[in-house]
Amino acid sequence: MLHILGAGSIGLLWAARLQRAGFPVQLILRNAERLAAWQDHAGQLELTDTSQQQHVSLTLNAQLPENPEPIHFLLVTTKAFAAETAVRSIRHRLSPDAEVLLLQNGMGCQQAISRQLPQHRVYYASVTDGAWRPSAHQLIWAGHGQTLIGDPRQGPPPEWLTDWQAHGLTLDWHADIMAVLWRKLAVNCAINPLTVLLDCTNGELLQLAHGRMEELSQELQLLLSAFGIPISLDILRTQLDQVIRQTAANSSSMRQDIHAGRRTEIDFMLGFALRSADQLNLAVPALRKLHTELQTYLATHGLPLD
Ligand code: KPL
Repeated sequence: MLHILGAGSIGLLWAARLQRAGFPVQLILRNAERLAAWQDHAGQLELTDTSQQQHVSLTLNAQLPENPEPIHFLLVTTKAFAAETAVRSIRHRLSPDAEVLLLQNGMGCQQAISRQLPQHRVYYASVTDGAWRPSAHQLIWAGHGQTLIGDPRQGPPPEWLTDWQAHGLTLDWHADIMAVLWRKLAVNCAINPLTVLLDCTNGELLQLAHGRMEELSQELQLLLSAFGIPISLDILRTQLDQVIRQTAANSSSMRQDIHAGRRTEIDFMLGFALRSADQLNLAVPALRKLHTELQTYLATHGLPLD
């Protein structure tokens, strides 16, 4: 049994993908109210895969963190700011050999969870799928992305990965997952806040924010290099350009959060980048200015600043 902690877009997407591939899954919902709402709909999820033009209806089982069932494999799919507390709520249920896979955006919460679970093997993942929920029981898989998984302690790939791949799940092992997460962080720091401040799609940034993105890319390249992630400015620029073009019609996750009145992951993107720069006394004025502007924007919209 695979337990999935967090039933947002990524949690439901993974629950649906794993269950359709033949694996038994169990969602863990935050509280009794959410569980009751889920059960009122008989655990039904309507999944629309837009790129495959497919529509499927499936039933997903759900339970509460208090359920006594032991957990042998846990996927953590909450937002970054909720991950640490969510893991603490089920920690007592993890079997001694339980493995944990973290699928959060940004950085910071992964390291905190690894510290919380020193005796378990904890994998980190980078996910670029585009998915959103028109309602709690509907999921639109708008863009098939890439999922890279790795072990921050650089251990070998686990056997379950081959099994998942053999069942048709598209995901790959990466020997240096920290480098993958840092590069994804750079992409998120350059794209997400600007799409909020300019209220535009990812693609529109090419016309609206070219100069600012260049400034940010230079600082992000310095930051990544300072943390031992080898990436040239040209490669970073190319990666940013590719992501923007591949996700041109997307609204970034941060812009979606704000439009829905939800807390953003600013602290796990720009916040983490600034704290990292501070650790090394690295000057990153463009990133700092962006962070301040974004916080001002959040304040005027009555949203948390972190
Ligand atoms: O990861 C993303 C996000 O929106 O958080 C990108 C890659 C920018 C795609 O929208």
